[in-house]
Amino acid sequence: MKRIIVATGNMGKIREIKSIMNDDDIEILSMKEAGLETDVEENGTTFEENALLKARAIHEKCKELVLADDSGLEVDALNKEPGIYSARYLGEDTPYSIKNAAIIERLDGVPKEERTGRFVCAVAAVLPDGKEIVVRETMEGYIGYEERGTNGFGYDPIFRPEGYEVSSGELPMEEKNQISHRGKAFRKMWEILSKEENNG
Ligand code: ITT
Repeated sequence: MKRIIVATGNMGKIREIKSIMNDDDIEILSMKEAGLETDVEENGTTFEENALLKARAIHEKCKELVLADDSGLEVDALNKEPGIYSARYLGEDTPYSIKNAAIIERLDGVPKEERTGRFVCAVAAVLPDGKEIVVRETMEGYIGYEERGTNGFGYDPIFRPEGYEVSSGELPMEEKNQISHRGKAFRKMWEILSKEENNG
């Protein structure tokens, strides 16, 4: 069985990652479950850089196979905000009901065809020997007119995946994982890692 430590403190992410990587050959541990902590400053300028910063910080402490997820919401009509600042938008500890309401307010009067956006997820791996791999995937969609649904986390209640009449906060987790930025990125990473000979 392959042991993988995921360098995230976000419980919403961990729940989804454990479900996406649900395989008898894989044991997923959050950094907390592995007894590790990091307070790395996410000062990269891209999702990829920030994912690598997080993965390296935990790999430095354990030298095991570490994965990290850096993700966020890009709203085209807002110049791709909040983007890499999604967690920090309006303050790290501000409730998402307020962050979501602020985005809807900023899109007041913007018609549906211009409310496009996407969730982005970069997944970085640092292998036991220090080798680094990064992948990036997206889930396209548009910003709704109100918050809907209590599944998921973060900006899910205001995001409508392309081709769906519901928000990603209304989709059962398994269904979201099939189409999501995170689901696609972690499955792609696992495909690459499975082919690696030296991944621990
Ligand atoms: P870690 O760095 O510890 O992993 P974090 O929450 O700070 O946790 P990020 O810096 O990657 O993680 O910020 C990602 C933010 O983007 C997250 O807090 C949500 O607000 C948003 N986000 C990412 N994926 C999402 C999803 O699937 N559904 C809803 N919001 C999402």
